[in-house]
Amino acid sequence: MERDTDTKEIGMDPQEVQEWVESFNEVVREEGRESAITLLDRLRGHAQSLGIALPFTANTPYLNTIPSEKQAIFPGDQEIERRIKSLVRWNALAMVVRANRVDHSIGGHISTYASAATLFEVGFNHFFRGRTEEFEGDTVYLQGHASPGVYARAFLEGRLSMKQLENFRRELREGGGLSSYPHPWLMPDFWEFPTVSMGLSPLMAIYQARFNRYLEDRSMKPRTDAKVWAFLGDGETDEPETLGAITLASRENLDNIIFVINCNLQRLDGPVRGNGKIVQELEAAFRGAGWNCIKVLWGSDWDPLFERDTDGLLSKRLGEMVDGESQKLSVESGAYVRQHVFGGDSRLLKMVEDLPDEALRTMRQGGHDPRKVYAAYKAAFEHKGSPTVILARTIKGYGLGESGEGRNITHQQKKLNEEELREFRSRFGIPVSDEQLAETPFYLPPEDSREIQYLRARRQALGGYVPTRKVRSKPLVADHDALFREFHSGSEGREVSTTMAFVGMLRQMLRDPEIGKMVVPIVPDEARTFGMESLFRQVGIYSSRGQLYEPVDVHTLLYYKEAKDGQILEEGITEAGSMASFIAAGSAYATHGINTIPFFIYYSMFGLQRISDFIWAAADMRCRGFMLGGTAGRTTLAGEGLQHQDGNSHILALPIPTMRAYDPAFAYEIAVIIQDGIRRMYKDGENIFYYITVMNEAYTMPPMPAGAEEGILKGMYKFRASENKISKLRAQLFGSGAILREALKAQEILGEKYGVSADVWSVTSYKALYTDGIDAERWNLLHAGEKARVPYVTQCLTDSDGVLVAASDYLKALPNLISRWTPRRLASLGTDGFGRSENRASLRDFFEVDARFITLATLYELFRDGKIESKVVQQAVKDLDINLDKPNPLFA
Ligand SMILES: Cc1ncc(C[n+]2csc(CCOP(=O)(O)OP(=O)(O)O)c2C)c(N)n1
Ligand SMILES: [Mg+2]
Repeated sequence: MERDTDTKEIGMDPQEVQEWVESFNEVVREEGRESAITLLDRLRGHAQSLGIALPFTANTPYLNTIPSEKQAIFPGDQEIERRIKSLVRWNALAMVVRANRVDHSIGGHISTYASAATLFEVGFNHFFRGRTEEFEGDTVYLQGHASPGVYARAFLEGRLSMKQLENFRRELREGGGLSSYPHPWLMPDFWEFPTVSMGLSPLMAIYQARFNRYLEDRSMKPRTDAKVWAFLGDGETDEPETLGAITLASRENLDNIIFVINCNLQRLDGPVRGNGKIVQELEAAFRGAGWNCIKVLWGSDWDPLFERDTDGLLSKRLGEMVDGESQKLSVESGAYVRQHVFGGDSRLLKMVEDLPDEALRTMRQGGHDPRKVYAAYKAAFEHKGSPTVILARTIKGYGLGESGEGRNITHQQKKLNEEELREFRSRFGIPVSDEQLAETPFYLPPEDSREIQYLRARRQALGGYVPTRKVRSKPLVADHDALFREFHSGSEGREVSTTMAFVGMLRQMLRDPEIGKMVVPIVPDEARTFGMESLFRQVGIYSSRGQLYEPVDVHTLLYYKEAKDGQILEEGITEAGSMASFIAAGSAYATHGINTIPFFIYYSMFGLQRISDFIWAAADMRCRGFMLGGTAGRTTLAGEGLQHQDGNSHILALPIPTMRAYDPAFAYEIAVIIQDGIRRMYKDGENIFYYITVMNEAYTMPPMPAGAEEGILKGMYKFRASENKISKLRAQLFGSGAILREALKAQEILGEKYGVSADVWSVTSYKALYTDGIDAERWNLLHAGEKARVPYVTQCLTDSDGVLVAASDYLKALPNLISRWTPRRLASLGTDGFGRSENRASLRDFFEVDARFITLATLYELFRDGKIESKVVQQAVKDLDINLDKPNPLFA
């Protein structure tokens, strides 16, 4: 008998090794597998006690995790499923090829779906359950750039028309087209999850799975065996977000999530790990993190070889090849495979001596074998106690022939020549004649064909079509007037911050009989920063395990209370994860048919600046809810400095179309905004969400001036008019957020010292004013000769006179956004530049946004208008103690 050569190298008598192996075999035979495990465990412990450190490995051999004898039986009609898959393949290919024939710049991907087809089809035919009245359905994140395959299937299902397929990537054509990738914004009845910005969907999927449990533990939905499936690329795993939350999934025992990683060993430019093995790398990462890992590497053709591989030679050989070599095998001849894989050892060559070259060349990868894929999915579905990842080996561009399959250029392939089309057609048995090939027609079998009948029956049995997006939640009923009204009357002399005021509102909302349950407070380890610790006790912190320990502060009133039905999602230090929870909660109205109202409160600098792509995805998903940027503004957060002081986020909020951004100064402004927001989103069903900045500077909250609501929501209202009605020197001062009080101080200085009569406006949202302005402007452009629309900001200022000066705690660009609709020039003060560790007064001097600079800017504007002499301004510089030599904060 031949023996493993390794033992010779380390100088052990092979005979002796063999005896050990045989003894072990006997234990397995006589005592069973469990005993064998115990024995190995004992030996490992014993070795350790003798000081023998075993090398660590989280890997298993480069083989299928499920041995063929333990493989579940494939229950489908394999032949008919192959036919269906072939038709989907063809139509997906035709979509891209045809679109690029008409306009070669249109793009699209064919090679990704070509590699993922079996992975998707086994899911569609056997696993993905639709959403019905009785059952919530599975949640499926499909690899974004494999979308042609999903469209092609929906075409066979009769859900998309030929016209729509024709207009793939041509959404603006008459009758509409199909968006390149999954976008719920663009196809709100079809796509549920945007997945094409790589890395986002794996992280979102994990938090979605956790949110599903949260809803169950809070008795907001029944406990079910619904799964979250996430399909991703192997290249995609390089995105930090992809693996960033995998320990959350195992820590929370999320056996409701299944990752399927399409390991075609390639990304866009070339191999994912030419010099390594991506499957083994991912296996170690996932197993190390506590996931159940199922490798599907080899198709059924390999089974007989592995059966003969009793001494593990073949397994060893496959394990030592790097991915660059494996990729090359997929484009080489059978003779090459024989020589390269098996040629190094006569025993290996013998294993394949009765296999012809052609058979060797076409031996399939596991991810292309429905039987192997089915067995893996079934094992994943049934696995309990931890999340599962399936690592499936495939070939990129599978079936695309010589020019596409497994080549480095395959990712960008969009066209096939006639010969390649013919080969593809014949290989997959598509009923398209040679003459028709040039046209590359879509193929739809007749309704009564076996293919269509089978496919429909399968989807029916599984509860309907996937993906389907449907809003099933019911609108809210009440107005919640009483809840918010109490904040309209001010703090009656008490000094509070807008953050505290907001937390007060949140506390009230949590007590409300209608919306209380729906509120989902989300914090990335910042609850104490924002004075929210009182909520710990009030509603508890969600923990799937309850609280297994007595918290150190149990004797205090506001102890750290974790509970199985806790309401707060305390995410720890992960803004990305918190945002993913926001997304799950903000889209539950569609995903689950349940209204949940997320309030995600965080350090504002780590929101739009850090995780904007998630926020973009939230908008795409039509998410609803509130994001609260805490202690925002560049000069409001004393001490923290450059990294924390946020003068950017309101600018970064501009590009997100459905995000309404507010920079309120007073408690009643926040109350008005949130009440209206709840009405718009949860009563009227608008697909918008809110970004509200809040501060920690405490001051007396004034009562709301009568009739201010409309202005608060539209972006500006007059907060305090000047009492001096006779002065010829007049000004309109715009303040926002924390800087509003500087404008109020300037109003006093201007009146008392310089005889200037100034009105003060609170600008709650430059974004709202800007949006309104460009909308009016566009309307006017398209309606020449009709009565022109007047932007809201222009309307506000029609009857006001004097110079215009705006100051905010954000970039000067913010007020500049609206300057073209102001009746006169608008001077803008703001906080461009890097922050500093300092107190508020020094920061506002440094950034030139305090009452002194607002005064100076107003006087200068009056001077420019010829209303006052330059020497008045020069004197003011002295009176206000302004250092003319100070550096420009923008460059400092
Ligand atoms: C964040 C992000 N960066 C870059 C891209 C562009 N892109 C699209 S597909 C692709 C390669 C994907 O490789 P892989 O994840 O292995 O998927 P495969 O197509 O091989 O299945 C890239 C880089 C993207 N969509 N998202
Ligand atoms: Mg890949």
